[in-house]
Amino acid sequence: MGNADAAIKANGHVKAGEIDAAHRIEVPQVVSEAQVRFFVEQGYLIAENLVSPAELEELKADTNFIARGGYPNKSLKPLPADTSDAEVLHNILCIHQPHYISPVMKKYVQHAGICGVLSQVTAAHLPYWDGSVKCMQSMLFVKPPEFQGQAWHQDEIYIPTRDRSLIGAWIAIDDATVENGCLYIIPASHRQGYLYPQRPHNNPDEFDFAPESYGFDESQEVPVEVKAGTVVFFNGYLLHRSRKNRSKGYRRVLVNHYMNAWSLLPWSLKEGEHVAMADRRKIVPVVGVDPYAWKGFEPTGQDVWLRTCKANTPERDEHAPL
Ligand SMILES: O=C(O)CCC(=O)C(=O)O
Repeated sequence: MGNADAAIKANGHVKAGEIDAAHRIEVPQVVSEAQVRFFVEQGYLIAENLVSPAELEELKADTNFIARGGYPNKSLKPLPADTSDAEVLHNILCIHQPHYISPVMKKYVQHAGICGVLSQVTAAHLPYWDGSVKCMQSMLFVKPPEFQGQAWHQDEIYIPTRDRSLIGAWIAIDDATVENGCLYIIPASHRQGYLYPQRPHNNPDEFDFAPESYGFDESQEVPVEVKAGTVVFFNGYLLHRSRKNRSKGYRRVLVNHYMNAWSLLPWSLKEGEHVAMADRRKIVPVVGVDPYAWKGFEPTGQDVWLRTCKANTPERDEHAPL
């Protein structure tokens, strides 16, 4: 039996090529037409108070639980109960794919308010888009004091879609400020769908090991200082960066990446596979229909990848699929 047949068997409720309308996911409408227009034109949208104080406490508690090895996985082993939260978190820049192991993080990947905004803006540049969205990545930043940010980049360099629909939903768990290393963006830099070239940077004190994009006017950058509970949505072609945390506290953020569910996801190639048909299926459908449900899902495994780098040590490509 070939791979496609195996997948169809695994997902027996829908035949190849059929749309699984019975499992449609409904979400509320959250933002106005003017805000949708703003996102299409500027490439970002700031939604305040989308995550409540109680939800932020749940995210903080689960961050500690994950970092303590509370969920069985290979990268984060259980720590002795008397280890303090500060000791647990002090060397973690970022945990990749926490929703693979934590039901709490998965709940925030599927958060109704966030997914409501996503259903309105993700592929609003496409005339016949029906609001369907899927998630392929989560990243939980702790970013303790003195930890670096990431140099200029566009997320579609790392996670390609076929229709420019990649979108980040950047959930501020703490207030994000210039001092603690908030996001910086260049508004409207997504418009042409141009992917800027990249090169190694020479500022390892400020930025982690990821290369920097160059060839544009940096003077247009805007710091995005936001209160905890705000979600910053940004298109995958939008130029953005973050700086080093110069404060005495953490700058915790959960950033989840999503895309139009109708686009294939050629995030990596398997042997013998062509980029035009590649479609990674370690995804979570979050809004509307999953048009490729008939393919089934690739198992996510029970692991996360940890970025502990205060120094610039490229252990692996940080945006590669796990
Ligand atoms: O929050 C940060 O420090 C960087 C986030 C980022 O660059 C991204 O999500 O693509």
